[in-house]
Amino acid sequence: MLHRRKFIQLSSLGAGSLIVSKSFGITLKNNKVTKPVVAATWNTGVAANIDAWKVLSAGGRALDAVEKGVMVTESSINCCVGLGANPDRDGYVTLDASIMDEFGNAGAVAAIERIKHPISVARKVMENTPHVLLVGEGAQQFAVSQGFPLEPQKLSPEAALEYKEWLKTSQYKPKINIEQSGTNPTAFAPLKLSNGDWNHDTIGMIAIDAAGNLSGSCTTSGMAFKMRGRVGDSPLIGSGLFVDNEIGAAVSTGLGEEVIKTAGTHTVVEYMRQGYPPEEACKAAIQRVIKRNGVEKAKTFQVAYIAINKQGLVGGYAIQKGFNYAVYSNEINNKLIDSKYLY
Ligand code: SD4
Repeated sequence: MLHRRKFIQLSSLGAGSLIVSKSFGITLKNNKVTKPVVAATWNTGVAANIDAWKVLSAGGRALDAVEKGVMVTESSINCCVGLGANPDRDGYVTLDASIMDEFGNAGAVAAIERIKHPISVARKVMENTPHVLLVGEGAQQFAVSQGFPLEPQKLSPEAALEYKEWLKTSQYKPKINIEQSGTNPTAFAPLKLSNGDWNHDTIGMIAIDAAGNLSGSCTTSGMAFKMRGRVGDSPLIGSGLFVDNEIGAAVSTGLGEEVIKTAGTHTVVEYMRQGYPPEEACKAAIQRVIKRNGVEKAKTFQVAYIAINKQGLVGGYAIQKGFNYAVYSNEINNKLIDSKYLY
């Protein structure tokens, strides 16, 4: 059962220790979280958590869990993750992914094409190169050198239909028209897909293993019908994903440009460092997005965060209604939780 208790505001302690958590987003037996715990964004997180949990419940490392978990989503056909996802506005599926381990190591790929599991390539970047981020053709070449097969360059039937639909109403707009659109963040990509779903469904996963170590992963095709070459927040460490093994981990989903401009997940983790529980840390980072944009503009797009702290407590927060995330632990059997939201 979900419930939140009050946390105490200790303003007398001054900045940096404004809020001390007295409890958690989720009620647990004896008020204790037993590790491991895994959490993932959106309802696709439920299936992904199952594979992550296999690793964690066998005493495995959080890093392996967050890789294996999101590979489930990358293998499935859905709007926004993996090769079955919607293309950019030129008709190419380009994928972004990042991963971080408990040592603060990070790896990422951006705008990679024809590779089924960008998350595993991101892990290879982390483990087998001196770099953090490889992009485009170079990322693909690296993937092939590591033994990843090149998949055919073709759209899934679902994506082909969605793209055809988009082409009917949306013109290819050169950059100058984007600039003319002023503050409209969706001039180049619709906010919602033709079935009314939000134009995003990135999977972000964060976990703590039985040994108490944290890791995180994030993988996406980005915004559907984005400009060719556009990179979102998901492969950018500190924007789409951040892990600090002393404090906690966070992942984001939603309009990546807004997450990047506020260094979203790094901000969430820094709020946790100040003592905010995960949900409040996510909310505070969402409020930074609102502050930058103003309420009226912020109401037109979605940004959401989930976070886990070193105690294994999980929370999430979104600008808009409709975001959910799945949590799996010994006490919480892969439950899909409706996130709190501002509007
Ligand atoms: C992006 N944040 O590329 C990603 C999209 C997303 O759920 O979250 N989709 O901007």
